[in-house]
Amino acid sequence: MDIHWYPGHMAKTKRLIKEDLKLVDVVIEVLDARIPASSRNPEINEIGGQKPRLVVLNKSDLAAPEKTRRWLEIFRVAGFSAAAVDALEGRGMREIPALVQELAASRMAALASSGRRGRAPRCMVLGIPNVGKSLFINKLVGRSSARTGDKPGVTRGRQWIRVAGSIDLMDTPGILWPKLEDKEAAFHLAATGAIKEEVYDFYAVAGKLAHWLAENYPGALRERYKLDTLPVDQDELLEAIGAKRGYYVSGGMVDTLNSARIVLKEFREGKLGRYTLDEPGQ
Ligand SMILES: Nc1nc2c(ncn2[C@@H]2O[C@H](COP(=O)(O)OP(=O)(O)O)[C@@H](O)[C@H]2O)c(=O)[nH]1
Ligand SMILES: [Mg+2]
Repeated sequence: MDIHWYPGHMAKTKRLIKEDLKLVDVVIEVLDARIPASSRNPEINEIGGQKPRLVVLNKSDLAAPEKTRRWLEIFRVAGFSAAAVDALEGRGMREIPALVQELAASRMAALASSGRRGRAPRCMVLGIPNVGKSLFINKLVGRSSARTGDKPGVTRGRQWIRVAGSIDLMDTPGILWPKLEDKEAAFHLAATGAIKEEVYDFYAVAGKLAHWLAENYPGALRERYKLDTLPVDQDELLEAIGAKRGYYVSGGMVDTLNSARIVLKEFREGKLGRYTLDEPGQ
């Protein structure tokens, strides 16, 4: 899906999501575990309002486990429920329905005591593009669920899906816009592949990422690209990587554009290791 964010579009999206939120008991905010701060929509607290919230750190298979643990703690201290998952392999997904039920418990009890008929807690997924909302929904829904009937929310093509016999999930996630004004956040979004290549300079992003790895995890670059020394200069670093890999353009020059592409690709695939770019708490 092509999404271009501009002020009018953001305002409309916000309004529609707020409408949908009136129908749910619990908000599931999906973030990328590698960049829990950068992948967060800047207005999520205003949009999500007072609804109980489950923060899901997805793609935890690609993030540094110790930093994921610290991020989970930070979100819990901030008053949210929090879980780390890997929607690709399904890790951590089984606990999600119970966490939603727990978050909705007091609301459900209040409904029951007001004499209304009992129902399953309703939830919806929110997040910026590419954090894995669709995969998360698919994994959560799995095979064992059924679409439930005619309820509010169906009007704009939304449906409720009964999950694990215990919660109702809105089948369509709310798509929020990413935090691009903050330079560091934009770099992290680009490095992890959350934003499209047309909107950033991939050569600069790859250079900065390689430099960051060289500074913080020199062993990973040395090992992966068989380098004895790691040049401090970004261009020289990409040149050294290209030379080792045998990437040349005619005339014998190193094809550093290809090195840049490969570094980004391999980083995103986890071939350089598991990294969390956002330091816990920052
Ligand atoms: N490694 C890994 N990749 C994931 C995970 N979740 C989603 N992805 C990948 O991330 C990309 C975006 O996922 P998608 O569900 O389309 O994101 P959405 O835009 O938020 O709906 C896809 O290529 C997925 O395969 C995960 O937990 N681990
Ligand atoms: Mg999607």
